Amino acid sequence: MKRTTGNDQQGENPNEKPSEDPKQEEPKIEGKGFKIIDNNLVCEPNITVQNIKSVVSTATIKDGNTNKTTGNLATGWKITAGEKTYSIVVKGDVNGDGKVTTVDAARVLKAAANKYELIGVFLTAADVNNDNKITTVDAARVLKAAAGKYNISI
Ligand SMILES: [Ca+2]
Ligand SMILES: [Ca+2]
Repeated sequence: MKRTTGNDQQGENPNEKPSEDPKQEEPKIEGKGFKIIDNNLVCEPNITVQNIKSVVSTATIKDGNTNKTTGNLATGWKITAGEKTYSIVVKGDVNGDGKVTTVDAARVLKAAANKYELIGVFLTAADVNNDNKITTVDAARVLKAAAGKYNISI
């Protein structure tokens, strides 16, 4: 059955508000120590699930298929907000355990010497000075951060 609404204001009403950009409905995931860069949510070490949820309460954060509701984020996790899913990059956490330790520093050092291959989000996590290269500078910073003598910032 045809449904009539009695509404003839279709399309060309000059008083109508401009149609809204659907992208505006996407929650903006950005706060102190974390922001979206390309398809990644890039974070400083020690950013927690709660930090993110305080900005975007509807965000879903997953480690594989496991929903995460507390604790530090880790490289390799995923976050979904609205329609979009981003990969999480924690700068300095190149083994994806959510901590910056000497294990990470050793891996970055090996990668700097071309003796270990870091790919994808782990490669991005290793580049702590954001020069698009993995060098001993990155390794030294991760080592200092692991010792609590340096704060990796984004
Ligand atoms: Ca780590
Ligand atoms: Ca670098």
